[in-house]
Amino acid sequence: MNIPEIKKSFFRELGKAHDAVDIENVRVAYTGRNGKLTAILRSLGIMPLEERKKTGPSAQALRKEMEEALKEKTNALAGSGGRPASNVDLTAPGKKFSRGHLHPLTIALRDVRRIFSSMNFSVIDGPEIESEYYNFDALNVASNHPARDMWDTFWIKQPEPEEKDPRKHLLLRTHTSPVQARFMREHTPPFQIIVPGRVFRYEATDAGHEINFNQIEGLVVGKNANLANFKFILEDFFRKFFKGKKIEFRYRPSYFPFTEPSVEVDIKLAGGKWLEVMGAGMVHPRVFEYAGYNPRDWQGFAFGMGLDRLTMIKYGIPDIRFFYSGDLRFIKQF
Ligand code: FA5
Repeated sequence: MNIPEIKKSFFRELGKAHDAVDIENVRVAYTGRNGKLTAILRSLGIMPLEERKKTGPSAQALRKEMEEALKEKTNALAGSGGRPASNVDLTAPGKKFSRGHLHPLTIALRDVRRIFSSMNFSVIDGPEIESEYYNFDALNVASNHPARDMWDTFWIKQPEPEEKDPRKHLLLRTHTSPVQARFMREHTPPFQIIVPGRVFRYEATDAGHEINFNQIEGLVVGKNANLANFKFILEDFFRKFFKGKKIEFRYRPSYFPFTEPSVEVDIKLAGGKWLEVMGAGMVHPRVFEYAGYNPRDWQGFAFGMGLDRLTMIKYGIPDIRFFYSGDLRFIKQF
């Protein structure tokens, strides 16, 4: 071994030393009595003068360098309480971990956002903790109207229980519709928005119902926005969301206090049963009045779809509770 080779292998071995014993072994192997560098230093005496002049200084310099490196490494280990400075071997080859992936609801939500954005809708956000006023009153659900029973929810405990002002009385929103009222107060038509978001209901869970699920609200207001436009948009959306997969759906007359007339949309499941996926209708004039619009000037339609249910149909998922179970056997299929 020549001097550069000795130097290289010394530092390689020292790099692998994890404790005082390892360091001592390296020292002995290179600068000990029978060490590799010692052998060269010993041979200097019998070398021809020319060669000795060349080799001598570099061998001496390397010895000094080695002594310092040994000392430094010893100090570094002592600094970490005598144990190795780190258990991590930075020179070891990397391990391959399997990469995570998106939750099916996230995949579906991204699809929905992309499809509506391509139709020139803006995507709007709203609070999950909502006031009673926006969740009900501003949507034409009077405080004693039985329609409130359609949406039982979780109320936030008030510091003062006698506080009955609906603007201060807080709850977990039961639908994304309150964002209609919030948005209209701040904006003048025409506009078209969707509002994706999490909603909450106090109800018994089953294969089609969760207490926490996701809706996509839609609101289109203009001079002539009408239910025919709604049907066109919805059917275009279904075609894109289900990627051409044939689905059978129907419109059914319904009732919501904030739309008149109101419809519900059902999709036929493989077994022949119908699953309700959204409510919709023409925005009720009273909702426009609450927002500060003159209902004679504007008209529009709104819809609220259940993202979980649409995703169930898209992927053939039989039970909504799978989404929130955290069961890897389910999650890993997407
Ligand atoms: C509403 O929430 C209205 N805000 C919808 C609306 C918006 C009507 C705008 C008119 C205009 P509904 O309670 O029916 O309506 O819920 C809408 C959709 O959410 C349902 O069609 C269903 O797909 C989904 N959904 C309702 N409850 C649950 C639940 N517990 N679990 C999962 N999805 C649900």
